[in-house]
Amino acid sequence: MGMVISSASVSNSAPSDRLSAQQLVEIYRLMYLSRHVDDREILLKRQQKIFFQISAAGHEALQVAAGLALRPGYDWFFPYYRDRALCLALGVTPDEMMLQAVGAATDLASGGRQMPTHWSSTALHIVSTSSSTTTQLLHAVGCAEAGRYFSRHPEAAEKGEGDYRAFRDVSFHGDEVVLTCLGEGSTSQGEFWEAMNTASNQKLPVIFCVEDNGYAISVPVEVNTPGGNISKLVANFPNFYFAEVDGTDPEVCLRAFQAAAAHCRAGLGPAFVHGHVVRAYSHSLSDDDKLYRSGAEREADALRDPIAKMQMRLLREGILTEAEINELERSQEHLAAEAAERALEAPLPEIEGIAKHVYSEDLDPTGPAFEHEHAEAPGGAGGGKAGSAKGSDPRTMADLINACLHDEMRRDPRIVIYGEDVADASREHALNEVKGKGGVFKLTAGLQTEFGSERVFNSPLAEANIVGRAVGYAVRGMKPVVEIQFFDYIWPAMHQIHNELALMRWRSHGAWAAPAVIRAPIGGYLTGGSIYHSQSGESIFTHIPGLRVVFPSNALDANGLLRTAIRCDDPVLFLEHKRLYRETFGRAPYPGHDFAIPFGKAKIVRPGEQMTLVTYGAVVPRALQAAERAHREHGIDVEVIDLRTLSPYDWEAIATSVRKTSRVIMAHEDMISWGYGAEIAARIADELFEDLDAPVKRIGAMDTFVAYQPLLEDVILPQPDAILKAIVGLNSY
Ligand SMILES: Cc1ncc(C[n+]2csc(CCOP(=O)(O)OP(=O)(O)O)c2C)c(N)n1
Ligand SMILES: [Mg+2]
Repeated sequence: MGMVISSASVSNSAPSDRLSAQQLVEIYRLMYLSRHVDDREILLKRQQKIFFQISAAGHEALQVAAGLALRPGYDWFFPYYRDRALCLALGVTPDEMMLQAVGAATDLASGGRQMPTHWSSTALHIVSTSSSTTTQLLHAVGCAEAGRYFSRHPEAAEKGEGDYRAFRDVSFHGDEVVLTCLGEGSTSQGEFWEAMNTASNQKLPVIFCVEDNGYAISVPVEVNTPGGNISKLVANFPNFYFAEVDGTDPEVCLRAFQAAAAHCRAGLGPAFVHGHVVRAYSHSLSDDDKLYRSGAEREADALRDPIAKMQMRLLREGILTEAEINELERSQEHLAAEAAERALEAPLPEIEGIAKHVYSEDLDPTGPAFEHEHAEAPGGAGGGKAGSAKGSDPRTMADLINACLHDEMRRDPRIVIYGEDVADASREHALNEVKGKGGVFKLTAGLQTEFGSERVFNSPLAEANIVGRAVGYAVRGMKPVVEIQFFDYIWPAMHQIHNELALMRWRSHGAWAAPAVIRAPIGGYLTGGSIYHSQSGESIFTHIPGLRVVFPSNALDANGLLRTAIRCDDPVLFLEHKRLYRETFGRAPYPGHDFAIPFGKAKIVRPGEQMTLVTYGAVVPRALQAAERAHREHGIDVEVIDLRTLSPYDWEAIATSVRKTSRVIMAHEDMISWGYGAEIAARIADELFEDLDAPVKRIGAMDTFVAYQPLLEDVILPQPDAILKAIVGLNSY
């Protein structure tokens, strides 16, 4: 029949043109191919040759239209698990899909780590997506912000030396568009509204495509969406182009996406394309919709099947004869079958490779690149707001964190800083008469004033928004250094941190990464901080592979470790103890604008011979007090180790000390049960059993939250007296 044409010629048709016969045939070919890759996978699943299947059946028209209206490798794509036809239209091949289905080593999207239809292609700009519904929308928003930033600051795209930039290639286009897709049920997620908020407010070129098949597994649309129609609910968001279309008609859908893309490319704002589709099969092969849908409803859906409708149209309009349709369909079935055959022969992933890409394979933050601790002479000017003080004056932890942020922003134009209240003043004109806020703890003071509102700005009051956008920024090669105002409120962002930020690199087998920094003030000892301003909980984050967790106890360490956090190529949770921000303990002169401390290197803050006390954060000064008293009052010589970074941590320092002293206490502020010390204590007991003369002791908070009344807070949190008591007790073994 010789009628296959390139996708580009479909997308290039002007909105007013009728689609040519060739274009309609190409659309049908892609739709049919998608259905038959699904059917072939279903067969393989039934034969137990693959392990999961979820299909695009019924969504093909809408998806093919979206793919043809946009430009792979130029625009950016954050699809969801049902977007097979979209990805075929963008250029993912049936072979690539089948390789993922069998979990092959040569699965380009994930190396056998993700389920099928969890898309990723660096060449096509399809960013790795998870199974979590809706997290990808905030990535799309951050990606659009990054694209806009690079086009306004092209110098920021230049390759830098000596940090993550050496490994992050950047490309951007002033009129690029970002597409993200989701199901109608997923619009119930808060992150949907958080993404719509920022896209609207910042007029970002993001197309939100809702593929409305009327069901979220077994839950019908009216249960998820008040009134049953998401278009009605979002209609008042400013700056949007809206289209609500029959998602089974590819021509109507194509017009909608072309108009949406034009709106976005012109810089007018985001777009919302709501397509009513059908779910031709059940939710996935693990679901049977006969359990919850009436026969009449299923039959009505079958009548709207986009494949059948398109086939009839081609016949009715005389575009293809029955024989030609047959020939086309057989050729696509053949493609799917051949791809499956090849995939079943493909090599399987190697066991030895499992841990690869948990962290950057390019830049090691524990390594010599960050070994500046002993090289720098302290002092010198600089350091931003606090930089007016003399170089040799001792500065607080708050000052030296602020100084590091100033230094790094000057050095690296890819850094943006945002969070709640971090700007000096969002209404810039006020800065003529006011000093500026710069964070509730003033850690970001002066940054907006020096670097402008494009680089330092307030976010909406939404923690998932803050971290989700950071993922999008970071996959584009930017360095977001975001603030969570209080550790106590990090939990709405937990989904993004655990399932996205930390996982981006491993799940995409190193193709994508999100090396953002999250700064979070943490901890108690505040006298009145109470339940919601005193929380610890670092072990919950050290339990996440892929995330670095840092917890300095003094100004100098905070400065050097934050510099490493910013320059390194991994995502970092940087925990700042509020009680230490302005304490006299641990002040230090400004150490210069290149001072860095590698991760995973503990510091012996008090050498000793008879006992090892491992700790970090605000317990460091308390442990030192206890150790001094133990020496003075009981003649016990305790070695105190400040871990400084919790993931990775310095096992060598712990082991060397325990081998010397044979007695060890692990102390932290967080609750004792399932706390960070449990892991360290277990490892000491396991690997250093022969070296021990006494049981491994742990000190931590009571297993409650922190109470408001200072009398209670004092008892709940570990105090120097309790540490001293434990030292004396352990010495008596
Ligand atoms: C955050 C999250 N919660 C629950 C699930 C389990 N789950 C997977 S798909 C799905 C329904 C999604 O429905 P919808 O958004 O309408 O998309 P559809 O599958 O119908 O295309 C659910 C509940 C998930 N993957 N992620
Ligand atoms: Mg649905």
